[in-house]
Parts: sequence; structure tokens; C-alpha cells
Amino acid sequence: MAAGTTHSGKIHLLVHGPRKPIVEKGFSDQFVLHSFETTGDLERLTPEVAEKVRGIAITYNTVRGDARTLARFPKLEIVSSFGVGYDHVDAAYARDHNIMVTNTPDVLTEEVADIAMGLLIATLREFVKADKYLRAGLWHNGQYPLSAGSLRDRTVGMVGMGRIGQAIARRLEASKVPVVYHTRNPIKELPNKHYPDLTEMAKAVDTLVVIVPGGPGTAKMINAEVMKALGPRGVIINVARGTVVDEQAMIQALKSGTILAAGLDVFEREPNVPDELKAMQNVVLLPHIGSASVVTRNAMDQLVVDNLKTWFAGKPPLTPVMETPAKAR
Ligand code: A2R
Repeated sequence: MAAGTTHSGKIHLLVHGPRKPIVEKGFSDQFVLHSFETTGDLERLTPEVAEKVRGIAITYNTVRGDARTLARFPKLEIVSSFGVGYDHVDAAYARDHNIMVTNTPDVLTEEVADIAMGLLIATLREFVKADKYLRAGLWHNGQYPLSAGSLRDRTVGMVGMGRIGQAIARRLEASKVPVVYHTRNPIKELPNKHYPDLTEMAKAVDTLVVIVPGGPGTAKMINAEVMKALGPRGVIINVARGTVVDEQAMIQALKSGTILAAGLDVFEREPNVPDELKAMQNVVLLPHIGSASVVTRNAMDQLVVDNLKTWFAGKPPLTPVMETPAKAR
């Protein structure tokens, strides 16, 4: 049998998640696409279709590739997931059932690093409050007050120093800001100081930029103890996953002055953001837009398609996740 064909000659793919033109138009007529936009829609999937599906494109992390979902497809070979984070896919289950999982790293690295840097400066220098001040006509009454925060007198502790973390660190270093980092494994090639213990790093710095994967291994790792260690000048920037920060502990820390401010692109229960956060003046809140430009999202969509096409051409996928390393079919 030729690579990429079945007895019926067509490869059936489930497209799960929001509709994406690049995905819808990306496959030749050798493929048959079955689209289910929401988790609820998937309940309409018939056993006849499930039996045929060999690949899944997850087009956004609002739908899940959990074990229960993947188990519905007896011939499933590959899950091509949109985004660099894949905590919405059960990669351990996939590995144990010989299912390849891919994500979309690299093509979004610089975009997310830009957002992290912008969010940090916007938080410290109060862009949102200053914009509101101008629009309200208050400039006529006097200058906007000096910002309590500044990037000039800070040391940043990176929580995560992978592709995106290092891209953020490059921007900070270009801005003459000292950078140290916490990861599980030190990176030999980096000159920056490594802290094996997160709380120890928090004591030594005044700013945390969080860019680790989500999932159980990092859940609530930025907790009350870490915030206390960071101290009253402390600023937290989270562009990773909402689950990484203990949101309630952070709200208390912001309210009580245990830390100074936060810039957040991600939340525990998106799109729900606690009213208490929304009412605060010392936070900048973004609706998870880290990679959300047309050019970068197009590149991510294309990589979702290309991983599937490469796999069904009999080659190793372009960007497998670490749980399911590259192999050809
Ligand atoms: O711990 P290491 O040595 O594997 O370093 C990785 C670090 N990391 C952690 N650090 C501390 N405690 C943990 N439990 C932990 N788990 C992972 O996060 C590494 O430095 C970094 C992940 O880097 P990459 O795999 O290159 O991911 P990338 O492209 O930088 O994206 C990071 C995350 C995504 O997973 C999305 O959730 C988010 O950014 O957009």
C-alpha cells in the first residue's frame, strides 16, 4: 500500500475547534475533512466516521484532545495541535497508544516574546492608565503622575528559559536589564545565573516573567510563598498559562501590597477573569493575545496542516512534542 493511502484511497481527518481557512483549504482531495467546531459538536460524531479518522487537527486549545476523546478513534495515528502549549492534549495517552502528537513551536516565539516585553513595560509605566487619563481630558489639568514602576532599576527572573524565554531574555538584555532564570535543568550555553529553587530566585529579583508550559507539573507554581519572596516592588508577568499562577493568591498579594503589579495575558479559567482583577488599577490584562497576529496565526495554522501532510506522505512530522519523538509512519 502506498504511503498515505487507505484501501478506500482517502485519508479521513477530524478538524476539531474553530474554523480556520488555512486548514480547510490546506488539503488535497486525497483527504476527507470532518469538522466539529466545539466539544459539544463532537457529540454528533458517528461511529462510522470515528472508525475512519486517522488524523486530528486541533485548531485551538478551547477544545481538548484528552484520553476520552482520543480513545474514540481506533485508527488514529496523529494529533496535530495548534499552539506551542499542548496541555489540552493527553500526550502521555497518545504516546502509550502509538499516536504522534505535534504542536506549533518556533513560528510564534518572537511574537510571544514581543507581547511579554510590551506587557512588562506597559505594566511598569502604566500605559493603560495613562491612555485613559489622556482620553478623559485630564492632561489639561496637569501632567500624568510619575510611574512608581520602571524597567531601569530591575532584575528579571525568567520562570522558564526555553525558546520563548530566551527570546524574551534577549530583548531584556538589549534593554540593559539583568536576567536570571529558574528551570529544572541549567542551560550550559547561557551565561545567566540559574536558580534551581524558584523561591530563592524570587528573593533575589523583583520581577518574574513566566513562560513555562501548563499542566500538572507547573500548576500554581507561582504561589503565595513565591509572591512573598518577590516582595513589595514585585511584578509578575504571565504569558504562559493561567494555571501556572495561583490566581487567588495573586489577587490577595496585589490587594495587600505584598507585590506591586501584574501584567497578565493568561488566566485560570479563560475567558472568565475574576472581577477583583478587573477592578484593580495595578494590573494590565490582555485576552490571551500572545501569538494573536494575522501573520503569526497564519504560520501556526499552516504548521498544523504541514505536520499532517508530512506524516501522511510517510515522513516524520515537522514538530513532534517531546513525549512522541519524530518517527516516520
Ligand atoms: O525545566 P526545563 O529545564 O525543562 O526547562 C523548561 C521550563 N520548564 C520548567 N521550569 C521549571 N519548572 C517546571 N516544572 C518546568 N517545566 C518546564 O520551561 C524550559 O526552559 C521552558 C519551556 O521551554 P520550551 O519547551 O522551549 O517552550 P517554549 O516554546 O518556550 O514555550 C513555553 C510555553 C508553552 O508551553 C505555552 O504554554 C506558552 O509558552 O505559550
